Amino acid sequence: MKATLPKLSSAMTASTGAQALEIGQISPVVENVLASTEIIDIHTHLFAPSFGKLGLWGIDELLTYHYLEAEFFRSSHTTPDQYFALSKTQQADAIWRALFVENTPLSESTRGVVAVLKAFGLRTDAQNLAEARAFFGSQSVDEHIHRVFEMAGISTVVMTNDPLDPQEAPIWLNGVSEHPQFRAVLRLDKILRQWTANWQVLAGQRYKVDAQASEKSAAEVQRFLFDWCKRMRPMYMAVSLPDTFLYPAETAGNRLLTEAVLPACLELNLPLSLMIGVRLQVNPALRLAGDALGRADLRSLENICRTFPENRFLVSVLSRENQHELCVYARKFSNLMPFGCWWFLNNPSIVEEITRERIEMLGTSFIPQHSDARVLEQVIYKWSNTRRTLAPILANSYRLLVEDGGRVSRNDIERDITRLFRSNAESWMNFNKS
Ligand code: FIX
Ligand code: ZN
Repeated sequence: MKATLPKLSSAMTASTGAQALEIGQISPVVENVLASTEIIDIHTHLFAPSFGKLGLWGIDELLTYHYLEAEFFRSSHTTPDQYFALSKTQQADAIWRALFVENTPLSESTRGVVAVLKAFGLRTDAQNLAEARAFFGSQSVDEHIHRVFEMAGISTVVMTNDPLDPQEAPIWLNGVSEHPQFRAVLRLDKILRQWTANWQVLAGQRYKVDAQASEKSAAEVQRFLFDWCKRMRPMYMAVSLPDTFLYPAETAGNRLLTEAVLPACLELNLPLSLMIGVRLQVNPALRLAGDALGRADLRSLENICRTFPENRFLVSVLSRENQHELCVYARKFSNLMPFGCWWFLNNPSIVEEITRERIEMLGTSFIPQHSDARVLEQVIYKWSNTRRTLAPILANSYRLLVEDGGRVSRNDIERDITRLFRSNAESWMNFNKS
């Protein structure tokens, strides 16, 4: 059940791709091209089948997504402790009852689950999850992945891989068979943000590092990065940074960033993704749902882009208030690629605002969105929502161009949308290199 392509009038199908479009023809062509362009999803928390249970899918995982857990605690008298004492099935039942039966699923995340159920032809107003569980329970993961990618209109997802994760690292160390549609990323939060708590894990993998992240440690961390890049063949390296992140500043993390990570990225021709603005665990009782955001001082980003002009930076910022600055910095530094409307920004009203501003200031030289999917089927609604939100924004930009005396053809629209959702990523990342 491929993403449904909007019907084009006979005149439009007849028109050659190079022909100038009338204003009235622009919207259906934009919708058609958006729907038929397979997207590269550059940031997710999905895992290829060879990672086993790390890969989440099915109705219980969809309902216990931390976005829904946060909403659940606002619509239920169940305390976090009581909730986390339940089994996964009981948690999903509780969330379904509170957010989908006792209340109308109006929020972006609850509507997402409804959209997934509808996409598979399942009831969206059932009193319980029996039918949904039976359906997902009968799927075989490989076929299901293939089908879900087709429904979402995506060709590839980029994972988030932590070389220090006690569950994930052994899988890599034992050797992982590559999956063409799941590409890896070397995530470095534990090294660049929590060195004190994690340097011994590197020592456990026989790297001669110390708690002070001394010069010797930096060289060993570089050796660690080279070894893991050989193992993972990552698209890029990545780190999420707090709203309080400052650069330059005398910290172990900044020392390793400067002396190990950026030189390694340069040598391996890999971009570094900086995801800036999270305030971790402002309410630890909510576990994964306990993170928040803060406005960051993006002069740190300015300093990094200026100080390391050879390095490429994929940047997403979590605070709405930082979006305009990010656009301006992207105009100053061509080694900065803004991407995505991350996490709490991934809501149509804000995606619209951010995307319009980016088109006005950057044309098509940015990556509009990533799904951040943690559960496989989420890519279905996250990408249909993105296409739905972006179509009128793009169509309006083309309409303004024509009104200003320019011309636009289907070929132009195909080139632009391919750039936004594929070639910007391909050219910046280690995508097509063997
Ligand atoms: O740091 C990240 O990659 C964030 O996206 C996640 O930590 C976050 O929990 C999330 O799922 C956001 O959508
Ligand atoms: Zn993420």
